[in-house]
Amino acid sequence: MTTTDAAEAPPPERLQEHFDATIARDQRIEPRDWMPDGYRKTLVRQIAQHAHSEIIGMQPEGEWITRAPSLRRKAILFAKVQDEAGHGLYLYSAAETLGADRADLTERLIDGRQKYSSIFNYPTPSFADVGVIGWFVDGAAICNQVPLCRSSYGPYARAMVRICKEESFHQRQGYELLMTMMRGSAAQREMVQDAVDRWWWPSLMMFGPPDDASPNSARSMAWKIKRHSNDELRQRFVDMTVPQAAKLGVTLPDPELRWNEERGHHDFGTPDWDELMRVIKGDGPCNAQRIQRRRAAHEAGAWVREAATAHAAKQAARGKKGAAA
Ligand code: FAQ
Repeated sequence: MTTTDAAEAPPPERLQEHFDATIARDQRIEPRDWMPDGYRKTLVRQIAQHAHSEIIGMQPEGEWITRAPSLRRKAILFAKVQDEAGHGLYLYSAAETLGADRADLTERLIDGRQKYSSIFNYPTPSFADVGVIGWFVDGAAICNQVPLCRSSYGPYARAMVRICKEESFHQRQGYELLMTMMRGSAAQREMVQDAVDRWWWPSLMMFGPPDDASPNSARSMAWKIKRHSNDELRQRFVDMTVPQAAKLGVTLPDPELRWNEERGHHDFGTPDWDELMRVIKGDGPCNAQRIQRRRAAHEAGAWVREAATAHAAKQAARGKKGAAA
């Protein structure tokens, strides 16, 4: 539902005021509502990056589908990777409600003009990585995305509700996989600890640069697109994960990590922000491979898109003929 029905649409000189009041009342902006250009651009930027992340995010775990150690693990992983594709599609649809063109967004991704999350540029050399991605990466995604269910833009917020339900299941399957491995052999426990050591810092970087180096946060928070700052969400993730690590029996690789009674939060070390910037700029361990695979899949799927377009055109022509008869 739009917040402005045509009958009650404000006059042109009051559009900005009406938009500001809608945001201040914590109501939703809907596709047919007037919105400032900057708000639309920010949403397209964030939603497109988010959609690209879900789609590129299928690759690191997808590499394990053929090598999962049992039929059960294979079926779980298949379903999870398929869910990520679905998330990408909801998000591209949300971007389309803002006037973006999905084909154009894909072009921008594969020629490097649009970003996707840094976290998906790290390799997955062991099956424990599948568990740690579920635990850390989906856990971080939940911290970041649950507040986005209250984002001011209706289609984005509604897409996030369903996505978050699925991410919670993904996180639990990762943790359950790790629990099973921790009950296994010494070699399996070592695999889990090694994966934890490699994914911890990149997972903290997923939340973005620190608040004082985050150029978009203030504006996005004023528009209630983002509800919390990057540092607030990072802290929430650390506080949530520390007791889970203790229960699992792994050590988080940060000597500065400790409970701070006064703050009521854990203190933790500083991620390597230079590394984050390098990975965002395309110089991470797997950036080139991820984009090359995405490009190859896009090109290999051209005939499917062409066939679907031709089919839709035929259906439309048949519909017209039927209506004329
Ligand atoms: N990686 O000013 P800020 C998932 C960019 S989905 C790459 O702080 P903002 C599911 C940022 O875009 C994971 N780039 O920006 C899954 C901006 O560049 P721009 C994705 C990053 O937007 C699980 C510049 O740096 N989640 O995990 C990163 O206010 C398992 C300055 O930064 C979302 O997209 C980064 N880590 O805050 C799938 C959630 N951080 O555009 C498969 C929605 C920052 O100005 C398996 N997005 N940048 O050129 C958000 O909440 C926000 O966009 C942030 C960044 C928090 C990511």
